[in-house]
Amino acid sequence: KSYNVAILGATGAVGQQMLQCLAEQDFPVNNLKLLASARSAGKIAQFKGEDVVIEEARDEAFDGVDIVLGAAENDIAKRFVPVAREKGAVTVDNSSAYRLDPDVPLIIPEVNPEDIAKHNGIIANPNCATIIGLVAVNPLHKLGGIKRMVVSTYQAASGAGVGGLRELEAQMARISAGEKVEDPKAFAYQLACNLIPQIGGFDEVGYTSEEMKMQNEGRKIMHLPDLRVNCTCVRVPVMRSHSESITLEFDRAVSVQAAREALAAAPGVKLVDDPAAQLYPMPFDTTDQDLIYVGRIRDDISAGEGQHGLTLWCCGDQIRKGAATNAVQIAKMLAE
Ligand code: 11C
Repeated sequence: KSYNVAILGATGAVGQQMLQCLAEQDFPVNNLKLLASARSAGKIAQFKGEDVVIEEARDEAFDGVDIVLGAAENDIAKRFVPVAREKGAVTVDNSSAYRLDPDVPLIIPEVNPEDIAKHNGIIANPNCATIIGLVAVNPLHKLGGIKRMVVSTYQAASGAGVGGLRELEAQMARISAGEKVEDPKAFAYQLACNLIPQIGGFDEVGYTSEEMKMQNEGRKIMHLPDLRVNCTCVRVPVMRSHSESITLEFDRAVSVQAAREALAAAPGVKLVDDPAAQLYPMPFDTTDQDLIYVGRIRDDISAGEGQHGLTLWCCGDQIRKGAATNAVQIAKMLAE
């Protein structure tokens, strides 16, 4: 069987990557619709060597569609996802609009594939930093049972879309040419030669929306409603691929060796952990890769008497596994 597929938000960084992932993962596409704003309508994109004309996203565009891959912002998702459902399509939505809705499964195929069966026409794709972190953490949770996570993220410019990527490129070019950097638009401050410790807006206790996604989405995906998470999210002048430092507290002791073995065997993971050879994951190496690279696995030397802790470092391409690859994997599971 093949499916009529629509990508909503087809011209953005994630939408374009979804198009590529559909081809790479050999998704059985019958008809493909690329939906975007009126501004992009009429432009041409390529799918498996064929031209596809981009259409304006309108209610009628969802007629006859089986699966929608949502790569649009929350307001566009809220406008069109219910329309798609009404017309009988299932949407795999990458916005944050539906992620915490109890009626909507939030899926990382390597972690909670069984939750897909509960869908009612909408499946949510988690935040990129959540996906990258949990693909690495879940195999260790199975060994020791996690109680608490302390995470610092190092998030690439392209997490803010094509605009973020272009802005960083332009800033680096100007700095190399000895010119003054233009006022930033995609970020609040100049990102080149800088770090920005804010992604999203702040809540009343000082955490950002991006930081709270790690806790709230993590609890739902891992079925751990009491999981304690303390996260700091930082934008770094890296083009593509997020990195994370993660310290885990377990119910039961987990040795470094057992953690390495579990991660080496885990789906979606590549273990890169040989400190003697200076081998560890770096965002440059995971760029344009679907696997999450994990390394720097070591005992948490700050764990107190009777506490069990490990620290690790992981990197993953947030446009691929953090967004498009994960969404297309979910769509494949739906199709199968
Ligand atoms: C970033 N993680 O790096 C964000 C982008 O909830 O899907 C994606 C936000 C989300 O800026």
